[in-house]
Amino acid sequence: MKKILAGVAITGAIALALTGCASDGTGDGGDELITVGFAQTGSESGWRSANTESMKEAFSKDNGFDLIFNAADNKQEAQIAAVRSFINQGVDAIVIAPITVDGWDDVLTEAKDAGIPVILEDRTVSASDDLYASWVGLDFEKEGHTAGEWAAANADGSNLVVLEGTTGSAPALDRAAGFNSAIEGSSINLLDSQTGDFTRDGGKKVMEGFLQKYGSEINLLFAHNDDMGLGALDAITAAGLTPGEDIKIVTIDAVHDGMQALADGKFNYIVECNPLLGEKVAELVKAVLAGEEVDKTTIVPDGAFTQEDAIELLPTRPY
Ligand code: GZL
Repeated sequence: MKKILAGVAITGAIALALTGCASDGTGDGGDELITVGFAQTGSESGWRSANTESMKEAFSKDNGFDLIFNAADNKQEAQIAAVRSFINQGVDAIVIAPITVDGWDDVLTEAKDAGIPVILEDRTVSASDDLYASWVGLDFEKEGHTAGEWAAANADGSNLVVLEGTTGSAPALDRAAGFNSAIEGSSINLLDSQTGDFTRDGGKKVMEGFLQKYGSEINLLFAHNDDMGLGALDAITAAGLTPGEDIKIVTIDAVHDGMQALADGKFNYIVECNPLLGEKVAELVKAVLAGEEVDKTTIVPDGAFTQEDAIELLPTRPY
């Protein structure tokens, strides 16, 4: 691994010498900045905003970076086009929050062939892990399992509907797997499950459809993120039902508005998904460019919160 990384660093240095790129790509504290292209998914949720802020803060000029930021409006083809653009600009490193797990092999191979290291943050990909230097993310399956354990313990025998995250994304796939494994053997009855694409509007629209179809038969909602749960609140109250009581709600993220809904008793339980990954990602970019051996995977720990926790923690939460 060190040899490959050293090879990348040497190739990169030769490329820089020939093309006279702005940065020497070492981030050694000199006055030259490390140019990083960051391909973000988009701006679909409160979590995404907190993640983008964390990344922009970490990849500042004061920290030795020149950040080129692109938000892909939740469309993979736009995100892949952004990565190709970064390759053509000859950036020193590329960071990607990959919208979906599949479809990355070609563009990651192009980055590797160009001698530009790639770091994944947040979500991960199905491509071979020799196509990226490292992934900083979360244990989505554990998040789903924690939500399912709460549901089995506090809402057994319920009729469940699920608002799934973006189809084909690592969090949607893994949270579903974790949740389903945790409720196996319980008396929870799944009525329906559809994607709301991690957005408030998507959560509201899909929940409206569920309520038209099942009405007050529904008494448990699992939303793969707070934002879809928050959108569902509008649909639930419009149907004359009381969220948190008639329909118990468990979500994932623990962004401010989700924790406020939990404190207000509209949500019943939230599993955290930490968006503050910027510092770790920036550290990894510098290490990789310096030719250091880095861990292939870094999982950032998550918590889980009840209403009492939310009331206590809200005043001091960083996001
Ligand atoms: C999870 C992240 C998910 C959040 C959503 O790490 O990818 O995407 O749970 C966000 O809120 O849209």
